[in-house]
Amino acid sequence: MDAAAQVQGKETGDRAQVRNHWSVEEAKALYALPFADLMLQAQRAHRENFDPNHLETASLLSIKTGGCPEDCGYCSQSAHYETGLKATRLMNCADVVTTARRAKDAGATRFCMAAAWRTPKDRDLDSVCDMVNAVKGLGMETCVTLGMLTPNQAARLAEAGLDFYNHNVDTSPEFYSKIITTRILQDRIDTLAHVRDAGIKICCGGIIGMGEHVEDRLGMLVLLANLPSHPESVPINLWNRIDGVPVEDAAEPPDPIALVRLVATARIMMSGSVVRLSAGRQYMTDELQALCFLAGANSIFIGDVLLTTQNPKVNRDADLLARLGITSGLAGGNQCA
Ligand code: SAM
Ligand code: DTB
Ligand code: SF4
Repeated sequence: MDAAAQVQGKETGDRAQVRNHWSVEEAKALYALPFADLMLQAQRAHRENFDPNHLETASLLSIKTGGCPEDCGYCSQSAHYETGLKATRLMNCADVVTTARRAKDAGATRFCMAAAWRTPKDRDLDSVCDMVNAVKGLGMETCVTLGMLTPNQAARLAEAGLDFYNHNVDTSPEFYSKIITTRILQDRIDTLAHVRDAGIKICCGGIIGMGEHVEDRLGMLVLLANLPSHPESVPINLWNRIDGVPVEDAAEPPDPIALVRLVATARIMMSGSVVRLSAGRQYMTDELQALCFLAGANSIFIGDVLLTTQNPKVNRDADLLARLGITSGLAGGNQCA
């Protein structure tokens, strides 16, 4: 039986299984199914694991912006490129907590604090641990993304009560070195292992629209789905355009249907993971976002800015979710008329 038939065979049979040994051929076979069949499988996987009418709402804050020594070719914050961004120092804890409280009031249930570091210094980690502790005290889920961690640093964040660590693989193993040269993919995989060993949940995904091929996008999903355990959160970012970075020349916005297919494939391959339609929603129509939610995306970032780029306005998100009858932390509720 070929890969497509095996995948389709499952559709008529058992509950989708959590698997950690996907091949690229299997991912391709899923991705290439007729659209209605792909969506049916994705929706089955979604409904078996989640309430399909509910979205998680997370909020982002850049606690230390710019001046990063890494050379990620998509990022406004790398010191290697002239992007016009002004570097800042690490924010103080009180300001972070004030922002988190506002995000909670606006409807966010998770607060993600991001720093433009290759790896945190111990003194800075002390401050971040205080922030985690204080934001948790507001009753929010906490997430931080600080670059590479040692096992000891991961253990310290776990002690501070951190719920999630975001550390993306970004792209496929084959495309990785075309995007980043200051670290290798294995560095990222090592940090993910330290985070997992410390008992922190993992948020790990990547970016599309950087000039990669469809095979790279699927290779990225296979990489994620074959980690020792599936990341609890899988952010799928559409590259938010940045002037002055190397990716700029090769980047092409993906076909919207290709994005929906990718989300559906992620939903089937990592059926128990929360899939976040992450950066890039500013470019998407309501209809495209609705299709992504039907394909199994069940988390978004809310708030007018992400780290250094734009996100849809909170009112627009609340209106869209109300029209779709999707519940979330956002005010508005179910107004499907
Ligand atoms: N410095 C840390 C790191 O790289 O892990 C944390 C912050 S970094 C901004 C977090 C993630 O944001 C990156 O791994 C990348 O996947 C995503 N990202 C960065 N710039 C982006 C952009 N312009 N569009 C979409 N996603 C982006
Ligand atoms: C993730 O995967 N996406 C978020 C979060 N993890 C840290 C970051 C998106 C950044 C978009 C570009 C910017 O605003 O600078
Ligand atoms: Fe630095 Fe993270 Fe941006 Fe890479 S993605 S340049 S590590 S802030």
